[in-house]
Amino acid sequence: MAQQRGLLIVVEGCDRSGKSTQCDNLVTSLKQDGIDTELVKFPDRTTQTGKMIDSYLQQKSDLDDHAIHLLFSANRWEAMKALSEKLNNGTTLVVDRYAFSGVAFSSAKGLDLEWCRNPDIGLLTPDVILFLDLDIDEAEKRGGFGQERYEKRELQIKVRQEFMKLKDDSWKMIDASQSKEDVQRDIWDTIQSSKAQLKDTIQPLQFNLWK
Ligand code: Z5A
Ligand code: MG
Repeated sequence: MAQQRGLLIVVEGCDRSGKSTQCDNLVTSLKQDGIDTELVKFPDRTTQTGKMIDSYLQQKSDLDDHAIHLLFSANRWEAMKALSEKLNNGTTLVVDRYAFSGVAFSSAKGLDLEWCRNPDIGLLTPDVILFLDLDIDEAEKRGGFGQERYEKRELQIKVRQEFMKLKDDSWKMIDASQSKEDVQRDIWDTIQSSKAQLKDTIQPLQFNLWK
């Protein structure tokens, strides 16, 4: 019998909502449950495009808003072959930010939302999208924003509004204002029920995002 492919689990959310913390926790819990799992993070700052993105985010270089948007998308596209091979080999991937962040941040800066979607059309379709939702005041209590380019209150408020335009009924909304442990429990419960729903109906991998 053919091996079942891994699941593509995307974790999105507002700044400081605990995405990276919870992605690490989820990878650990899935592994403990006997599921071959790997963490993926976008942007991947290690590649050529990733190095340009990193320099831009750290405000060491400047780029046109359209150009940086396309670089973030290219940074995802260049990973697709390796990620699809892993998924088809049975590895589940937990992805810390994806195309939804790409569109939300660029459209919050003023680019047209439909234009922003275009370069990511046809990426791998996530099986589960978790959104860690956190009010801006709560986010600021977590140590304030850092030195990177987008870590500013007004922009972050707009980013959340843009995320809400992208949201559909399939998104799993998680209240990220709870304790780390409670958020972790909610995510685990959500993943278990999503897995139960997907069981026996899981489709071959699709490159269908926003098609
Ligand atoms: N960006 C883009 O423009 N276009 C794109 O296509 C993509 C990204 C993919 C870098 O992203 C920037 O790139 C980002 C979007 C843009 N810009 N901004 N702003 P990044 O993913 O590298 O950003 P990050 O540095 O990982 O940070 P983050 O998203 O702000 O944080 P997080 O991962 O959501 O949270 P965390 O690191 O897990 O936790 C933050 C702090 O809160 C930490 O001290 C934790 O211990 C604490 N924490 C976590 N959970 C809790 C709870 N439940 N209670 C209390 N404290 C907590
Ligand atoms: Mg993070």
